[in-house]
Amino acid sequence: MGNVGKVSRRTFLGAAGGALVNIGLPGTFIKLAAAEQRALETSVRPDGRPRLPPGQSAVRKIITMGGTAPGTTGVTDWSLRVHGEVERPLVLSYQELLELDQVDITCDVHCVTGWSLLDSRWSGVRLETIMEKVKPGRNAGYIIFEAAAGFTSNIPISDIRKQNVILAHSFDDEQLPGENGAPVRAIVPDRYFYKSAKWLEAVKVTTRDAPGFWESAGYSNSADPWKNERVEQQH
Ligand SMILES: Nc1nc2c(c(=O)[nH]1)N[C@H]1C(S)=C(S)[C@@H](COP(=O)(O)O)O[C@H]1N2
Ligand SMILES: [Mo]
Repeated sequence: MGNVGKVSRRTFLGAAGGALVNIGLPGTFIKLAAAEQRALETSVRPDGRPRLPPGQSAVRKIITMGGTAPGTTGVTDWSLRVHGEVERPLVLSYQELLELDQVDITCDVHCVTGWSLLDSRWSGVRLETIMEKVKPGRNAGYIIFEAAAGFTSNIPISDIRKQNVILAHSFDDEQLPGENGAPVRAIVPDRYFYKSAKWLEAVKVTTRDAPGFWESAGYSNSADPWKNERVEQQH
């Protein structure tokens, strides 16, 4: 059986080493039993990296974290604007999103506060598929996810393919629950989970990078869990 664990603000800030705004409220969550956690700590991914990045503990269920669901956006009034440095900007309805090639991915998600959900299953459309339609311009370098209430996150455009980024409408074969980003969220595997914007409204292609909501608050812009990139390094 799992045991109940707590990510304390002190543990997280200790790991991060700075006086930052905390992401979400420290929550009580169901961790794996100690023996299972230890087994995972020696487990290796097909790409050779440890299954659990440094400082992460596996949990049994997704922990809802960050932001407030807008609540009013259902599948009928939702649309996604894809704009910026693209040859053919477009607006996709939910129905049009469903008509694109659908994929299922199973990946691990790692919240910067220290929990990881392994083998989470998401369904949706590869961002690559959408980029093929809008055709990013020659100077396109970055993607900015624009979400409800002004939340944004940013990734290099090369990460779309490298990290197999998808726009997900389902989690564990069910339509996304409101608190997890309904109707559509970004999923950026292998980066801290704050890159995976919930309640997605638009995808902007840009020439220059622009730090998102958490990135502007001092969290790492590159957010690689295996490099323990939790906070932006001071220069
Ligand atoms: N729009 C929006 N997206 C967001 C956040 C947020 O506050 N607002 N929080 C991020 C963080 S820090 C995490 S850990 C995940 C949590 O996703 P979940 O609630 O589905 O577990 O969403 C990310 N995406
Ligand atoms: Mo997070």
